[in-house]
Amino acid sequence: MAGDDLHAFWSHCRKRVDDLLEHFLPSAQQEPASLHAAMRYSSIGAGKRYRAALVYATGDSLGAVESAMDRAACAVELIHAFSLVHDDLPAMDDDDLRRGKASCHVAFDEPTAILAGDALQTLAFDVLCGASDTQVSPTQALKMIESLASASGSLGLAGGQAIDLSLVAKDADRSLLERMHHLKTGALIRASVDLGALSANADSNMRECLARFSAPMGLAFQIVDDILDGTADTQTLGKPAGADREKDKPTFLSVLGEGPSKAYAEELTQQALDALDDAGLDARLLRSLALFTLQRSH
Ligand code: GRG
Repeated sequence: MAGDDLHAFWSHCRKRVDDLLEHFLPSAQQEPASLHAAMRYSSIGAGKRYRAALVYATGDSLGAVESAMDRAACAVELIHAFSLVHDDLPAMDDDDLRRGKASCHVAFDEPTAILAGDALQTLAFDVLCGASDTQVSPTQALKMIESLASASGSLGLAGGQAIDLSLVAKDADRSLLERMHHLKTGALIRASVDLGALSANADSNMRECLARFSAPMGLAFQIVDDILDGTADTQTLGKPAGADREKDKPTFLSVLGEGPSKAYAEELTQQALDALDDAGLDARLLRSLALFTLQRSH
């Protein structure tokens, strides 16, 4: 697929998710107004929508219609938004800038940001509960809820974040870094692909085939994130550049160096592409997304 096609697909996903989130989130006038304003501020109109694009691209490769994927795409982006709001809090990474604007706790206040994160997380599951009103069977909708819940908890995002926080000012080797990122970043990326597959009523065999695609993709995404943190500028990233080094966090860049990190991300991307071949799918959008993951600049 030409880059232009990926660009058009991705712009379409971004607009669709923003329109749907406008509808799913309570209005900023509804009481408690500042909580709803903070939730909207942190989830609508920003971010690459990489995880939503994975949902739509996976479902598309399996013949799902868009309306069957909408709730899954919004749910993964709501969990992602929640994790970013909490990640930026003073008790966690203490970052003031996110997606090119003030972090939620700076724009509002800390208690509001904590509550906004909590409420975005529960809204994700609320949205998924309605998935069986679309073309998704109630059984598949329940599997979506299960998949997203396990990706978000102590054996997923939250667990990865706990390891991340424990590694500040500590040495880590490649295998520990991989374990952390398999949870912290990888879990939601794997869940995005899994929910896309479930939108198409995929069976467990296909879900496993696609997990062999999404696992190396998730790790490649994080390696590129680590490289960008150390090499790109704050304006391009929309979040503070060099934050990992400043916080003395071990990264692929600090452990392996830039060249070997890039080579490893390329190797993982090839593994992901090979897994798509093995699955026997016409998955042009997923292929383009895998290649984008490697080449992205923010
Ligand atoms: C699940 C209870 C519970 C808590 C959340 C804070 C936290 C625990 C997890 C942190 C998750 C985190 C910040 C992971 C980093 C992943 C990452 C590379 C984020 C950046 O993703 P992009 O580049 O961001 O897709 P945009 O802004 O484009 O959406």
